[in-house]
This record gives sequence, C-alpha cells and structure tokens, in this order.
Amino acid sequence: MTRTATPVSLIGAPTDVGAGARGARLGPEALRIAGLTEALRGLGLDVADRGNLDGPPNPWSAPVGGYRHLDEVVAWNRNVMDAVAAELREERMPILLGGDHCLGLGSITAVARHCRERRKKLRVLWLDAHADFNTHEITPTGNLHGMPVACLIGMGPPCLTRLGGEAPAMQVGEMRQIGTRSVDPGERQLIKQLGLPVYDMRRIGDIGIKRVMEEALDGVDADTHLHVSFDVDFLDPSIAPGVGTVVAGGPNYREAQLAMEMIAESGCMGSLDIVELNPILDRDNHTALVAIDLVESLFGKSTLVRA
Ligand code: EXY
Ligand code: MN
Ligand code: MN
Ligand code: MN
Repeated sequence: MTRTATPVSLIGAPTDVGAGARGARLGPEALRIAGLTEALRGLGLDVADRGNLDGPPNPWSAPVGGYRHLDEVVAWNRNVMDAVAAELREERMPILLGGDHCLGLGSITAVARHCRERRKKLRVLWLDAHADFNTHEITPTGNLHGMPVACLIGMGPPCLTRLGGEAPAMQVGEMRQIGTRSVDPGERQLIKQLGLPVYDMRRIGDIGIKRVMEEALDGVDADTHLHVSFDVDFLDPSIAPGVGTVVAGGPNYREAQLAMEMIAESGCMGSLDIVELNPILDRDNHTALVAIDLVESLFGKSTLVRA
C-alpha cells in the first residue's frame, strides 16, 4: 500500500508548569530518544522536527487564586498556539510533544481557529484518565493540567479562554472524552451540567472500545478536522507507568491499539498532542516506547497489512 508522504511536524514543549509533579518537561527528549522520528519516517511520513519551544521555567510555587503558575502557563500556551498555527498554515500536521496537558489549550485553540478559517468541522478526541475539566473555583490542586477542557469551552480567565482572540475556542459538543476514570466531585457536576460527552472506563467496559470509538467518531467525515489529544495516562499504568498522575483500570494495550487503528481508518486526523509522559517516573524509557508504538497505529502501522 503506497502512502503519500503526509507532512508532519514535531513541536517539543518541554514544560511541566501545569502539572503537580516535575518531569514531564523531559517528555520531548524521551520521545525523540525512543525513536519517534525514525518510527514515523518508517511509515513513509515526511517528518520535520521543529525542535523545542522556549518558555518560562517552572517556579514550583503554591497556587494563587486557585491557579498554580498561571502566568507561566499562559506564556507556554501562547508559544504552543503560535507554533501549531504555523504548521497548520503550511498544511503540515502538528504533533505536539509535551510537556503536561495544560498545553492542550494552546494546541487546540490553534486548531479550532484553523477550522473556523477553513470552514471545517472540529472533533477533539481527549484520550485521558482524567476529565481535565476543573475551574479555579473547584480545583483540588490549582494545577492547570486539570483545567484545559474547561478553558477551551470558555470557563476560565480571559488570558486562557481568549488565547486565540475569541472565547470559547470550541463547543462542548465538539469534544469526546475517552478512558476517563478519575473525576473530581466538582468536575462531575460540571460534566452533567454542560453535557460534556464522556466515554469513561465503565462505558468502555459495558459496550467495548470498538463501539465507543464508533460512537466517538460518528459524524467525522472529509469536512472534519480530527484532533487527538493523547494524554499517556489514558493507558493502564501496567503498560505506561511513566506518567505524573497514574490511575489504575485503564485500557490495555490491545484496546488502546484498536482505538488508534480506528482513528487511523477515519483518515481525518489533522493534529495530535502526545502529553504527560514523565521519564523521571518511568523505567528504561518503556512508556515512551509504548506511546510511540501506539502513535504508529494512529498513522496506520498495524492496519497496513489489511487487504
Ligand atoms: N483532577 C486532578 C486535578 O485537577 O488536579 C488531577 C488532574 C490530572 C490532569 C492530568 C493531565 O491529565
Ligand atoms: Mn488543515
Ligand atoms: Mn490530561
Ligand atoms: Mn490525565
């Protein structure tokens, strides 16, 4: 099966300013050392590595007004948004290498604006153990990697919700959360109140990952830009221990791979985040290797052999 060389661009964002543990800042290098570029080139992709973005250091200080490191998170997300937007303008697929998941705000703000400009529909698949749907009033930690989804749909300070110039960056109905299994009380209430589409692990247990992915991808067509925000803690910790906020009871390798294969078969993925990899908590870079394996399935590796 010959593949046109889809142009993809790696963007490193070495920061953990939004996280509750330090170490995700080493994620971009861990992915490069684990062979991400070679793996994607091996699938016939045209890979450009744009290197690492710059941004303020992690002050490692206490929350102020319910936010930890707000100014630093804004600065990093602005840089991420600009870098992702530049690749989309070049018709290249941005692959953001985190870094913690607060960066999903800048990445998806750029993608949503691109979709508006190109009159494309947007669908975001948020693969994550967590809902990341906290606000400063209800957060248990003040860590902004637990808030990007709330900010994206317009709940948060203007410096975050209007990063791309207008709020909300996206509609709640454009989001599908998959793999959720750790939700705070305040988040649970907000999810119900706003109708955030969540396919949690209980739903996956009830109907299976295949049916969940069919539903989550329902309506995704050639006019849709599909953004995948892959928080590596989506995976069960037994296969991906190197993350900052492990939660037992996640998808096993084959379930995760089937999810990636179905995304690949949609042919609509236009951008990707790979976040929350924390090499400090990993062993022998194992989690980076597993993440790359699954990203290869996102680009059709494990289904190439199908007739
Ligand atoms: N819900 C908890 C909080 O808001 O602090 C934990 C959030 C973890 C977020 C990680 C990135 O997915
Ligand atoms: Mn495009
Ligand atoms: Mn997350
Ligand atoms: Mn998570």
